[in-house]
Parts: sequence; structure tokens; C-alpha cells
Amino acid sequence: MGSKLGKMDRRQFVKWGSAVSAGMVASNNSWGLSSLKPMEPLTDTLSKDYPYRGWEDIYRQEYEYDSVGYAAHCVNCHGNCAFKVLVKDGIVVREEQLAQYPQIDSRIPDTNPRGCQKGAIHSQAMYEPDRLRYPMKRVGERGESKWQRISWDQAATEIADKILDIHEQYGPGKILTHTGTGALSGARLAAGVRFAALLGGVIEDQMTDVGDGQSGQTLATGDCLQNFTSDAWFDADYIINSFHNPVMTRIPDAHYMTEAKYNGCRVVSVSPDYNPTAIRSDLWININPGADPFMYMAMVQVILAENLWDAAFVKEKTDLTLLVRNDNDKLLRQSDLQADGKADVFYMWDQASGKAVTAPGSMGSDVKSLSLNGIDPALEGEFEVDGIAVKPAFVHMRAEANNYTPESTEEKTGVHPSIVRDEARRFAKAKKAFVVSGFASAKMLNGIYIQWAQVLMCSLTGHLGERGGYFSPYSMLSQEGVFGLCFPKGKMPRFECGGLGEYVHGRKIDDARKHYNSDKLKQRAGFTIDELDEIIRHSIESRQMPVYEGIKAGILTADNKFVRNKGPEYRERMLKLFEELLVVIDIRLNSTAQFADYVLPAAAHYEAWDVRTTPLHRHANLFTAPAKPVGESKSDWNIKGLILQKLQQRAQERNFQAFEDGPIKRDFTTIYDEYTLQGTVTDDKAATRWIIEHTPGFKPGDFERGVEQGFLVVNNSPLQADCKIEPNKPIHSWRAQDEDNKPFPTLSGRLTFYCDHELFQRLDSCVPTARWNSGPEASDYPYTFYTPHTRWAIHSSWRSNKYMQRLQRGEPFVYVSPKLAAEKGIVDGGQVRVFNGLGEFQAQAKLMPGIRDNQVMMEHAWERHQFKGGQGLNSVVATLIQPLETVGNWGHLKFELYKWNPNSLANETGVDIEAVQA
Ligand SMILES: Nc1nc2c(c(=O)[nH]1)N[C@H]1C(S)=C(S)[C@@H](COP(=O)(O)OP(=O)(O)OC[C@H]3O[C@@H](n4cnc5c(=O)[nH]c(N)nc54)[C@H](O)[C@@H]3O)O[C@H]1N2
Ligand SMILES: Nc1nc2c(c(=O)[nH]1)N[C@H]1C(S)=C(S)[C@@H](COP(=O)(O)OP(=O)(O)OC[C@H]3O[C@@H](n4cnc5c(=O)[nH]c(N)nc54)[C@H](O)[C@@H]3O)O[C@H]1N2
Ligand code: SF4
Ligand SMILES: [Mo]
Repeated sequence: MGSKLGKMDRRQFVKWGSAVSAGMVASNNSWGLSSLKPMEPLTDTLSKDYPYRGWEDIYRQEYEYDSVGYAAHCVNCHGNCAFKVLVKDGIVVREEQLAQYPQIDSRIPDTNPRGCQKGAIHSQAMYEPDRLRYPMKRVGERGESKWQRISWDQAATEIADKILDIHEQYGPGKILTHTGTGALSGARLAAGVRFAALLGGVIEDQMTDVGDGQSGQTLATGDCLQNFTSDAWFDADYIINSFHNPVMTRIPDAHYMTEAKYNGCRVVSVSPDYNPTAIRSDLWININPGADPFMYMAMVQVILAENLWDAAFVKEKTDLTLLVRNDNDKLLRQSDLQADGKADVFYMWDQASGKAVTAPGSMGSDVKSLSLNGIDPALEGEFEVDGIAVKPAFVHMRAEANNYTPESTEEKTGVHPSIVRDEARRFAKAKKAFVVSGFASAKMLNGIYIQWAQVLMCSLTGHLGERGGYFSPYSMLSQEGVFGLCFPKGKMPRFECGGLGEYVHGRKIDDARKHYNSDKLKQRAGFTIDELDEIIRHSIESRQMPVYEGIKAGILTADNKFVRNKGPEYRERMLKLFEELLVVIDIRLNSTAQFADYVLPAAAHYEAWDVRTTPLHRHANLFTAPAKPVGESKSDWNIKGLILQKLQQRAQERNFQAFEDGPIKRDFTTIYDEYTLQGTVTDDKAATRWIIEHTPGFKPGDFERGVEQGFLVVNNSPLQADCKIEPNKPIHSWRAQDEDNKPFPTLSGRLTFYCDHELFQRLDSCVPTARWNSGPEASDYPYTFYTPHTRWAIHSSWRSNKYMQRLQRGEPFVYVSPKLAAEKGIVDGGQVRVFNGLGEFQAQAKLMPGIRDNQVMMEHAWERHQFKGGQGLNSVVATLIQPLETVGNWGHLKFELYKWNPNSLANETGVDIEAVQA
């Protein structure tokens, strides 16, 4: 080192340092330590003390760039943070958070600067060795890592021919053409869906596929996509975090929750571990794992018993007024009373007129409003309608809630009754209160019960619209243009259930059968594996839930299936299913790509055009492809285009004819022309422009405006019409229902707390109630294995990045409590084996007092090759399907993408753990 600092001896350095730290440098060139301004007069001490300053140029060169553009990251973090990207010779030299979003509401801090550490090192990660650079073809066995670099032309031609072969041999619909959650931006997603729609390929529901489906929310409200922006937290006076760890998993938005505390908001976190959000809460309720429904039902009981509920709201907005027959516990329907009556018209008992009247606003009602117009519906009592004895649904709900007092549930939840009572009162009395639900409850077998009880709690206390309510961070702002591009006229993909599709294809029931003790499961969750098997089969066979069997090939985009899915044999089973072909289109050689027949390199976040929105803030970010694609990578839009161009060419050469695929007419000889809208949308930039120009929320000229500033503000979103978006306010869900009495998209048009479907009846679940999850108690292994999301990666993306690795242990690790570690002879930093009858994996132990002695925690989505032996953490995970979610023939409970179909589960498998002797 040539600088004077290098020659400074230790004694001098310490002296200099202590003088500075004491603020004692009293010469005329010192800095005022308590002020941001230098003290006057200022001279440059550096030029005197450090003559050799050439090294500084290295940093200056970071700012040498020849072009600037914008991008966010298209992965499933929902951050959607605009970055400014500085580029020289096509290479990214620097990225900065854009921090230019305008303030929306003058009372609420703006959302700048958005970002997280992963986004901020993407300029490094995009050039790391795992980046895919060239199309490659497998030459060894699958997974053997023997590849041949091939040209795009060869890759696209061979894949196109194979698609045609599969079609000839097996017929349409035999290819899983799935785009996963790594590509949640508009043009990337549209590329994948349009490709599948033209081919007639199978796509799984992206939301339930990964385990993020909020079924309890859909059951109660009809639509789990209607949500709030995160700035709505700011003026809340009460927030419960349920299975939600935003300090780690909503990094750019978590500040609204801590800032809300300055307004007097009480923030409560409910979690079995002391997670980073619990640390920043006013109260941490350290509930027993899986016991949540019991606590929320107890809160409901307190709200009812202490008369903390809002009767007028309940009468107007909920179905608790609907009459239920005493003889069969079914809702009283018009079809019960009249020969030509409708099955979706219901009754209330009007106390004003002393008779039953039809409830306005249901699916079959001619009245499209919830307004009672003078009806005073009864909530209590017993009545007779045409000789049929009936009671309001409220009576059933209340009777069930009465089974769960804070005292009677304490043993299960581990939460003291005084806490339950206190928090129920605070929640009920708050002007604006939220239950903010993370996606981990969606991954619990009893998630539907947790969420249903939570929405009931919100509904009894009138927390809806601007007064808060149930918040799950998922929705779609202004995506109409994306949908327009996804679906060519008259063409649809074969959409199937996410969680259930994976369950059936991956034969996960075999793992469940092996792992769970059926008697214990019946006791704990209410059904045996055989019963579940029968329920699933019935749902599929009676076409309540679509699953396409007979898959022969996979073309997977941005989908790290072999990491995220559960079970030790999932990968091998899927590889058998994909016997004819597996193509992986990704930016990295991930654990799924390693087993592909062809790997196609996609342009990454800064290398392809796109537009993205998120539920959590109201800005659409433009990706302007500032950097040159690495190697020969191409945009997802262009990759799909190239395959279809070759398919069209080969179909013509092979003399393929147009054919009927059910009601859809397909023609492979014109498929590329259809993909590009007759040659008008031939690349990612054109696709991005098309989306913006076909989204009603945007104005003419917005594409150019977006390219100029990197983002657009969304002030109008027809898809979110019920939020009544206003330019100067956070977005609040269900305002149209709250303020204008518009019916909810449910069978009764009301917030739903009574479901009389026969499966709900069979499982004794017609009203919100409490059930356990499966848990280690339903297995023969002692500890819960749960696998939440990590601060240092978005799933497997950036998982192996060197900067992120330096912030943690540099290899996969599991969290173990010091007590459990002592019992098992496990030391911090030592290796452990986590195992059960299904499988095992090895990792490093990290001791953490914040978790329970009967739990083992590991943050998910390490790549499989990061583990010794290549067994990933999901190889010990068994899963079930929540039976209620298989219902597909009851009003709003019908298969609907993102909203209602069975979810993938995690977080409740039983394992054991032991130290690995060195
Ligand atoms: N940094 C980062 N951010 C991300 C992601 C990422 O991978 N990394 N992924 C994104 C995606 S797709 C998702 S789905 C979300 C997920 O993020 P979150 O919705 O926050 O869900 P998790 O991290 O899975 O789990 C949240 C918490 O649930 C708690 N929990 C576990 N078991 C129980 C229980 O029995 N009862 C209760 N009450 N709590 C329990 C644990 O404390 C855990 O910390 O994060 C998103 N954001
Ligand atoms: N045990 C357990 N398992 C879980 C969970 C859990 O909590 N516990 N969480 C589940 C949840 S909530 C989720 S969301 C899933 C996440 O699992 P996945 O949905 O598989 O998400 P990633 O691992 O991020 O994989 C996305 C892939 O997209 C690629 N990609 C990124 N950008 C692009 C692009 O522009 N083009 C293309 N073609 N590819 C791109 C990335 O490189 C990455 O390989 O995991 C689920 N699995
Ligand atoms: S990874 Fe997600 S949260 Fe992080 S900076 Fe990028 S968009 Fe934002
Ligand atoms: Mo997720």
C-alpha cells in the first residue's frame, strides 16, 4: 500500500482515531461531528496527507457509463422496486434505487427508496458462473451435467419437432407448459401463457402451486385478490401479523408498519418463534405451532360475549342473517319453497314485517345491492317458513364460537386468557385494524380455518374498506393488458389446479401415506389418508377441480420445481412423467435446469423489456433492457417466439392440418403469426408497449413517459374497481361493498360464514371453527420442521450469490434451540442430519434461542447442489391437501385461478435431528 495511511504506525493511527472520535481535531480543517456541514474554513487535508490517490479513480470509474435505463426484478418478492441501471459497453457498472416515486398521500411517507440487498447486488449476480449463457443440450444421462453447446436454431428446431412428435403420438394437452413465479412481470408472464394458450398446453395455478392461495379469504369474501397497498398500514391503530414476517419478507414495505407505531398503532405478532417482526412489535404472542384457529375462535368468542360486535354491519354485510333449515342444516333456498325457485336465492327473517323475505344481493337475486331497504333481519331466534323450521346462520356461528373460550383453548394455544381477551377488545375497539396475513398460513392444513376465523373477527367488528380488515399481500393492479396478451382470441391453455396438480403428478399422497400415522391424523385433523384420497378422486372425477393426467413432457419457464416441491422422490417421479422432453428456460442453471434435456438461457432483469405491478404499491415499473443480454441469452418473449416460429415452419413442412381441440380450433401452421399478432409484436419491447397501450388504467403516451422516468403511477384499475382507487390515498379493498353496498362476489353476495356444501357438512365445518394442522403429532417424529422465507434470497434466486452468502453461514443451515442442541450433542457450526421415514439431508447447525425446543427451522429454497449429497430440505417434507379446498361446485367455490383451488402445503412435517460425527 503506497499511501501515507499504509505507513502510519499503530500508535499514530490509534491516536488519530481517538482524536476524531472524541471530536477533538481542533485544527482549521476539522469537521463538525454533530453537524452534517464541514466547519469553516475548509481545506482539503486529504491532498496533503494522502498524495497517492489514484485508487480513487476505481470508484470514479463506477460512474463512467454510456447509457442509463430502468428495471425492477421480476421474481416473486412483490417488491417491484425501480432501479436505475448504469451501463458501459453493454455491461452494468452500477445500479441505484430510483427513489423517484411521487408521494401519494401527503399524510403518509412516500415509498422511496424501495429495494433490498438482493436487488442491489443483481449487477454482480447477473455475471456469476451459474448464469446461463448459451442454449445447451444434454449429452449424458439426465442430471449427469454433460452438456453440448448448440445454436438457437438447432435448439428451437429440435424442440419444435419434438412438440409435433408428441402431438402426433399422444394428442393435444400432454405438455406441461408452465411459467413459474420467477417471471411475474407482464411481458414475461404473457409470453409463457400465450405460448401455452396457442399450443393447448397445461398450466398450473401459480398461486396455489407454490402454496400462497388464501382459501379462507376467498371462502369468506369471494376473492383473495382484492387487497390493500402497504401504505394503508400507516394510519391503522391496530395490526396483527399472522404468519407474517415482513421485516424479512416485505423488506421495502415493512417501514409502514414501524412508522404506524409513531401514530400510536399497536403492532402484535403471532408466531411460535421470535421472528424479526416479533422483535419490532409491541406484543409477541408466542403461540403453540399450528394452534392459531383456536386463538382466533377464542377472540371471536370474546367479541361476541362482551358485545363488542357491530350488529348493523353484520346484518347488512354478512350472510349470518340467512335462514338455515333445522332438519338438514342447509340454507333455506327459494328452490325449497317454489317448484321453479332458484337455488341461489336465500331468505332472512324480517323482524319489521314478521316474515321471511328474500335476501337482496345473492347470485340469483334480481337486486344487485346489499341494502336492506327497511328489512330488519333477525340474528337470533327460531322461525317457521312454509312449515320448515329455521334459524339464522348467526345462531350456528355463535354456538360454535362458544365452544372456544380463552380459558378452554389455553392448553392448546399456550396463550394466557387475559392476553386473548385484551387483544380481542383492542382489535374490536380500534378505528382501523388489520389482520395482516402472510403466506405461511396458506401452507398449513388448517390455513382455511385460520383465515376464515380471522375474516369473521374483522366482519363482526366492522373492519372493512377504510377501516382495515383482512390483508393478504396479493392482488393485481392494472394488468388487463397482460391478460389481453396472454390469451389470443378464442384460445386458452389447459389451466389446472396448482397444489392439487403437483400433488397428483408428483404422487405426493404416497409420501403422506408413508409419513403420517393415519389414526393420529384422523384424531388431529379429522380425516385419514384413505379418506383424503377418496375426496381428491371424487373432486377430480366429478370435474370440480381440473387436473390433467397423462403428461408426457415439460417446458418449464422460471420455475424451480425440483427445489420448491416437497417429497424425496418428487423429482424422479416428474422426470418419469416428462419422459419425452424436459426443456427449462431460466436465467440460471438451477436445480431443475440441471435435469433438463434442453436448457435455454433467458435474458435477466436488466436485459429484457417489461412492465410490472405489485399489490403493495401503486407504481408500474418499466424494464427498459439497459444491459446487453449475457452470452446468447434472449428475452422470454423472444425465446417462445423462436420456438413457435420453428414450430410453424416444421408444421408446414410436415404437412400438419388444423384440428379441433375440444371447442378450440388450433392450427400449428400459423402459430407464430398468431403469437406475434400477425407480425406486430415480435419482441419484448413491442410486447411491453402492447401491454401498456391495452391497459385501460394507462393513458396514451404512457409508454414513452414510463421509459423516460422508469415507472408510471396507477390511478385507475378496472380489475380493482371495488377499491374505488383515488389518486391521493392508499388503496383499500372492498370499498364499493363497504360504502355503496355492492354485493361481494360470493354465493349470497355477502361475507360468507355459512357453507352448506356436503363436504363442509361431512367435516363439520359449516361455520368458522377450529382444527389442528397435521404437525409432528400426526407422525412418529418429534419435532416440527418449518421452512419460512429467508432475508438473503428470494427463494432460490440469489441463494448462492457470494455477497448474500457472506451475510450468513455460506452453506445451508438449520436453526436449532440451544436446549435441543445440548440434548442432542449439537454444536453451533457443527453438521446435523435432519431425517424422518421419508428422507434426510445434512446441513450446518445454527443455534438460536428464538425458536422452540420442539421445532427445527430452516429457511427454504437452497439449491439442491448446495447440500452435501444433493438432498434438498424438501426431501423430508410430506404434505396433504385440505379437503375443503377440493370443493368446486358451490357458488363462488369453483375452480378459479389464483382464487380457489387446493393449495400446496409445508411447515408441519415431523422430523428428528442428530449431530453428524466429524
Ligand atoms: N427476502 C425474501 N422476501 C420474500 C420471499 C423470499 O424468499 N425472501 N418470498 C416471497 C414470497 S413468494 C412469499 S410467499 C412470502 C412469504 O413470507 P411470509 O408470508 O412472511 O411467510 P414465511 O416467511 O413463510 O413465514 C412467516 C412466519 O410464520 C411464522 N410461523 C410458522 N409457523 C407458525 C404457526 O404455527 N403459527 C403462527 N402464527 N406463525 C407461524 C414464522 O414465525 C415465520 O417467520 O415472502 C415473500 N418475500
Ligand atoms: N419447504 C418450503 N417450500 C416452499 C416454500 C416454503 O415456505 N417452504 N415456499 C413456497 C413458495 S411461497 C414459493 S413462492 C415457491 C418459490 O419457488 P419458485 O417458484 O420455484 O421460485 P424460485 O426458486 O425463485 O425460482 C424461480 C426461477 O425463475 C428464474 N428467473 C428469474 N427471472 C427470470 C426471467 O426473467 N426469465 C426466466 N425464464 N427465468 C427467470 C430464477 O432464476 C429461478 O430459477 O417455493 C415454495 N416452496
Ligand atoms: S428483489 Fe424484490 S424486494 Fe428486492 S430490490 Fe428487487 S424488486 Fe425489490
Ligand atoms: Mo410465495
